[in-house]
Amino acid sequence: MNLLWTLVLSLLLAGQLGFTLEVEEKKAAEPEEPVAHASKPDDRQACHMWMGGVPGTPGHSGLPGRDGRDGKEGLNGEKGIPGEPGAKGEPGDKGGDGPQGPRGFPGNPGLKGDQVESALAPRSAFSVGLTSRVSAANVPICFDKLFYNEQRHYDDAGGKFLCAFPGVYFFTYHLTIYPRDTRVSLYRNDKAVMFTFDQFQENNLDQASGSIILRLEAGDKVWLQVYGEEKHGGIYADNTNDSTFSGFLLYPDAPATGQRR
Ligand SMILES: [Ca+2]
Repeated sequence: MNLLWTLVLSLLLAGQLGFTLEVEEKKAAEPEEPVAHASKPDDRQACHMWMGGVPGTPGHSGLPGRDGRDGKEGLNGEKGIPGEPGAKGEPGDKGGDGPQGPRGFPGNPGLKGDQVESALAPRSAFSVGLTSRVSAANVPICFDKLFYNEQRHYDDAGGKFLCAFPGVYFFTYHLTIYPRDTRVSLYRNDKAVMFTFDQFQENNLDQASGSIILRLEAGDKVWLQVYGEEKHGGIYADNTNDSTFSGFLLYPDAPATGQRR
């Protein structure tokens, strides 16, 4: 629009300039009329005396036009240079407890105990057997075949075990029976506390046995003997058949430091 206006104004100015130059040239070519002939133009003269007026001054600039429409979206630019790493952050809060781990492997065996304490522990054990059959009743059976009697707490001459350390003891016997019925008892201080009875069958060989746990005081005696009549004594032993009697201290009542071993 502005371009069109500029073009029109340029044409008008060019026309005016050409007309002015033409008038000036005509004035210079024609002789100047005497002043006495000059008079006020007669408005009533014929139209062929009319001359075009001077073009007016250019008008004011118009109002700015409206904004044009948005252009198309451009292409993406090139990738920028990576920035410098940021500063290290503050340490975070402490996390919660984790789950319980699996069970560990067993530890190594401990060190060997003090030899001195072991040596002071009370010891009492015996294991004895018969060398021949026994038929006498109501007397202690004397086991004269010694398997173990290191502390000599069993009297192989009298047939009785003598308690040296008060505590709990274990006794057991395994007897071969031949050739008659047999009744045997375990005695503690002249009182029978355990009974075993075997009925013998002809042309056979039997075994009778028993076990017991007793609390004993120091000085108590324990032994085996046939009870009743002598016909009930069939405890037998030879080179291929043993009859045995054994016992040992299971645990003492109290520390036995300083006691006789
Ligand atoms: Ca039997």
